[in-house]
Amino acid sequence: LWREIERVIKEAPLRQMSTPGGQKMSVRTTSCGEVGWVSDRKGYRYTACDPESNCPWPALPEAFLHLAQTAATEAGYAGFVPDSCLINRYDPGTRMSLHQDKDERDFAAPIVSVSLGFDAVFLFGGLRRNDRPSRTRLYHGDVVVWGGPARLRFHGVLPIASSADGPHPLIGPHRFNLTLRKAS
Ligand code: MD3
Ligand code: FE
Repeated sequence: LWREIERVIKEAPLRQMSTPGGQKMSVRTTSCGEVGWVSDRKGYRYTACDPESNCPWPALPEAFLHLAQTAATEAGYAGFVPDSCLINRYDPGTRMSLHQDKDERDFAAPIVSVSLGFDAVFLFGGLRRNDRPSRTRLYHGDVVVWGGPARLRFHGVLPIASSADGPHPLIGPHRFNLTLRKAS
C-alpha cells in the first residue's frame, strides 16, 4: 500500500484544500481513481480532473481495489466497486471536525477506511450533529467498513499526537488514512 501511496502523491501531490467558507483545512489530501474529492469556495464535489494539474487523477491502484473489495465482502457488502480513493495525511496536531460524508451519489455503497502510521482517536457520532460521539482508537493497519446505518453517521478525528514509539519507518511522523468510495 505504501509504495502505491508514494506513487499517487508524486503524481497528484497532497494539498490543503479550502472549505466553502474560505478556511484552509489542516489535513492534506489527494485522490486517485475515476474521480477525486475536491473542496474550494464553490463547495465540495468529485471531479474527473485534479484542479492543480488539470489532468485526470492517478489510477486507483489494484492493491487498493483488492483490499477494499475483500474487506467489504467480509463485512457483508459483496459487489462493492469503488471508483475513488481519498488519501488524507495528518501531521501531529491535525484534526478533522465532525462531519457526514454526503458528496457521494449512492449511500447504499459502504466506505472502506484504512489507517496507517500514527494512531488517532476517532469520534463516532450519530445521525444528528448534536448526538454525543463515542471515542475509539484507530491503529496502524486498521481497516473499517462503514456501511448501512453507519454510512451517514457524523464522525471526526481528534488532534493527532506524535507516537511515543516514534515515527513509522516507512510512513514517517504522520497518520495516513485511505477511504475507498463509490462516488459516482
Ligand atoms: C464513518 N476520514 O475522509 S476514517 C473522511 O481518519 C474521513 O481521515 C477520517 O472522515 C480520517 O471523510 C475518518 C473513518 C471513516 C471514514 C468514512 C466514514 C468513518 C466513516 C463515512 C461514514 C461513516
Ligand atoms: Fe468522513
